[in-house]
Amino acid sequence: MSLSPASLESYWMPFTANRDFKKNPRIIVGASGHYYQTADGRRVYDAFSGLWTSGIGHCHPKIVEAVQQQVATLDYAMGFQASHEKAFELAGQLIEIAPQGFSRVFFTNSGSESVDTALKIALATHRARGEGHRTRLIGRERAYHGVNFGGMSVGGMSPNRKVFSANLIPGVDHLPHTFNLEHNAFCKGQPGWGAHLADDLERLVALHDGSNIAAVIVEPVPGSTGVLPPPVGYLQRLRDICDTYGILLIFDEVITAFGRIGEAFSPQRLGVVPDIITTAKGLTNGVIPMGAVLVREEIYDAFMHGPDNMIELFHGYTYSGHPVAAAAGLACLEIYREEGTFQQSRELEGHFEESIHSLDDHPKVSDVRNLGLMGGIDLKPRDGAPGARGMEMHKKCFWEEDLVIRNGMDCLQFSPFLNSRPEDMTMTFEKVRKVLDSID
Ligand code: PXG
Repeated sequence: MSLSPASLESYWMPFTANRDFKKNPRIIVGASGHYYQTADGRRVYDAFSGLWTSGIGHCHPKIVEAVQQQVATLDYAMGFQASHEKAFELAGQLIEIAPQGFSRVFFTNSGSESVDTALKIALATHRARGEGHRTRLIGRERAYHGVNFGGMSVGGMSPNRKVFSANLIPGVDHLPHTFNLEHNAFCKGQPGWGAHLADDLERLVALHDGSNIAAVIVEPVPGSTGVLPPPVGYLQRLRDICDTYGILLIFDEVITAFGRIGEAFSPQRLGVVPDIITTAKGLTNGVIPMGAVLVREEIYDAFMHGPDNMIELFHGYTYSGHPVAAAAGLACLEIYREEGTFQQSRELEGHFEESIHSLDDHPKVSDVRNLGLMGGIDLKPRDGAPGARGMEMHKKCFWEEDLVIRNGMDCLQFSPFLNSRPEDMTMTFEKVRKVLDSID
């Protein structure tokens, strides 16, 4: 490996055990299709498709070419009070595949920025409608909405929140999460039990009065907190309560959009339509950082008043709609259309479900969950060492089995490629079983 131990020190890595990592670093030097190339010369199968990002595989030639051409043609264009063609084209194409009623797109550079943008749009929409008293935001336990202050505040991951707890934004409540081992263990797809958990929103309405609540934000299927498919009827119940009290419903689809659950967006799969959708990751297949917030026409409309020369929403990023990101996004959407990616994903679901649930009987496993091409396996934690077993699985799979899997503490997560080969899914879980057998 070309990096000396000393040369690893300057980089403070995100969401990483830095000291442990730097003792034996897992360095990736190349990627192609479904494999990474490691610094020690191995080909490693990527069972997490990036970080839920790269559904059609790494270094897809069409995206590579689009990015190369774009960077040599227009590397950057100012995005405030000026723009470039590809940003408009990409917004138009996103609306073509969006659920009915969605008509406008705001570009960001990440999932975290998409979430904070969505929360700001929700608050500003109410104010523009003369309902500035709607200030409260409602998230959910075990939610991940990124790491910026808004997303962290509505999020429900205690390790991410605890250090900043005194500085989280005020006026936020949380619905209960939907994970329940007693009723839903080893469930395939959406559990039948748990729709009533959405009724907690009625409790918050009674407490605060619905007229003070701006928005509810949930991931249709929470991903990074262990893949928690929504109970049947749950999302509809949330939608109904939001409608009754004039509350906006935001779906955070940073993971679920672009084929991860077999459609472009979750409403097309799960049948419940929110008012605002956040995306990132699969928008460019992870190639260039980019996020997008999609809104319904009524929301955009609420801002289009006042003098024509006035900025309607004082929000945006230097890199909103960046030309190279937009080129990557356009190439990506073209591939989704041409290769029938969402359909491919749908067709793989059965095999994925069967493969991941082959671990149901393992004595070190306490639960297995899946929906679309999202899967989670909960390991029983070691006594007094929560997270140790999950981390050891990640490392052993990487070093000994040439397999990338992701662990969040003791939950193993799987985000297979949307164009996976079925035999690779089988191989993934055979290796997981083998490594699980071999560790304490
Ligand atoms: N919302 C959701 C639902 C996410 O999953 C974000 C927002 C934040 O996106 P950015 O681009 O700001 O990171 C995410 C990100 C994991 C994992 O291991 C999940 C995410 C990121 C990295 C790892 O499950 N989700």
